[in-house]
Amino acid sequence: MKISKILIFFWVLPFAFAELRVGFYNSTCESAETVVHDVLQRRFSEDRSIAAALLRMHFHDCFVKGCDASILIDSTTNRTSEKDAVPNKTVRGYEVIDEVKKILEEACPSTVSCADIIALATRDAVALAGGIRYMIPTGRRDGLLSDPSLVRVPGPSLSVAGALQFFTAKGLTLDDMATLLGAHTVGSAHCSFFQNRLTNGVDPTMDPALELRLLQICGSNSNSSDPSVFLDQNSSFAFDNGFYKEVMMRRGILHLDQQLALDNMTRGVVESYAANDSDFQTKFAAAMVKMGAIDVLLDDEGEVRANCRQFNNPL
Ligand code: HEM
Ligand SMILES: *[C@@H]1O[C@H](CO)[C@@H](O)[C@H](O)[C@H]1NC(C)=O
Ligand SMILES: *[C@@H]1O[C@H](CO)[C@@H](O)[C@H](O)[C@H]1NC(C)=O
Ligand SMILES: *[C@@H]1O[C@H](CO)[C@@H](O)[C@H](O)[C@H]1NC(C)=O
Ligand SMILES: *[C@@H]1O[C@H](CO)[C@@H](O)[C@H](O)[C@H]1NC(C)=O
Ligand SMILES: *[C@@H]1O[C@H](CO)[C@@H](O)[C@H](O)[C@H]1NC(C)=O
Ligand SMILES: *[C@@H]1O[C@H](CO)[C@@H](O)[C@H](O)[C@H]1NC(C)=O
Ligand SMILES: CC(=O)N[C@H]1CO[C@H](CO)[C@@H](O)[C@@H]1O
Repeated sequence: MKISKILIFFWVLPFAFAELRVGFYNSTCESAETVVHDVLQRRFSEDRSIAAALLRMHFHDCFVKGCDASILIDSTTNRTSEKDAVPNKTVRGYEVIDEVKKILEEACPSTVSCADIIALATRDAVALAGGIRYMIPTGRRDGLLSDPSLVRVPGPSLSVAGALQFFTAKGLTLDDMATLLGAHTVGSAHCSFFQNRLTNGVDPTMDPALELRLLQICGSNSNSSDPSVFLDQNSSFAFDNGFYKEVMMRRGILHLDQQLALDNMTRGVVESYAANDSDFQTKFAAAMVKMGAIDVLLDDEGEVRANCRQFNNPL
């Protein structure tokens, strides 16, 4: 009796502890993280906006089903995929993932998942943009489903409480949300995502000088060319705590971003991040690791795609 209990314990152990691990590819694909880093360094030197693109891609991937690279699947004539869900078509940066994948398939075929490439590339892009370089556990597998009807990511006109529901549904907290939204310290937003703040007369939660500038760029009605503006109007390409300083000065672009500074649930954390960049950076890294673990596939679940844009058996 005792012996069989011990046997069961040892037999179950490796499976019960299946989880993401830092350095998952140490022995199976030694060059994995270096390859990602080298590609990102070159891409970033050509176009700094890649950091923003990858951060948003990672977020959207993790919030639809889980961090399983479902966002990368291309639609076919027979089947529409997640990336073509109409409201979310502005996610970009897919070519960077393709480039990394191509090199890694030559170096170590069928080994490094597309889901891990997104997580590693995002990590490196944040560091290149001046942010903290954090350790990111790997071992994700790629999903077998990419369904546009599953795309339910929060919209920018939500309240803090409204947006929070999307985060708690994924096991994240209010602080995680307030911290992850600090990613809006880089990147830009199309006018259509905040036009409603400009058309309903003076918005008391927006700095008048900013409102004037946004009206000049976006127009007062929907502008068919839909221009973009920086989410952090001051240090637009720097991964720093500038976003929190901006929203404290009523210079948030999205309604939700501005609400972070006004809502009494989040005002405190906004103030402390605005006052302490290294505090923000450390907490951001931890929140990214947490977001990167949402509903991941492990072990023999899913697959490792050979081409990130299609399933290995595209049926
Ligand atoms: C409630 C949560 C969130 C909402 C409502 C939201 C909303 C938006 C919207 C509307 C845009 C503009 C998109 C465009 O015009 O193309 C945007 C951009 C962006 N978002 Fe978020 N977001 C959220 C959370 C996050 C999180 C968690 C991250 C990453 C950790 C993130 C990173 C970014 C980045 C970097 C951009 C700029 C993208 C670019 O320049 O291509 N967002 N977000
Ligand atoms: C991989 O190597 C790194 C650095 O040498 C180490 O920190 C990590 O624990 C290793 N991971 C595994 C799974 O062996
Ligand atoms: C529409 O956007 C363009 C920039 O793409 C801008 O030049 C133009 O002034 C905008 N239209 C209006 C009515 O403001
Ligand atoms: C704007 O950004 C610069 C760094 O790029 C910083 O030194 C300055 O304090 C920022 N200004 C405000 C008002 O936050
Ligand atoms: C926070 O604001 C809500 C209304 O938005 C109010 O009911 C509540 O009392 C406030 N809480 C604190 C601690 O100020
Ligand atoms: C900023 O935050 C860091 C990390 O949380 C902390 O160690 C440091 O003491 C803080 N600095 C100030 C000036 O409060
Ligand atoms: C997709 O549909 C076409 C006909 O429209 C068919 O020939 C093809 O086999 C289908 N592909 C798959 C993968 O089902
Ligand atoms: C950030 C963003 O564009 N979110 C939209 C994605 O699509 C859903 C609907 O499928 C919208 O509700 C979100 O606003």
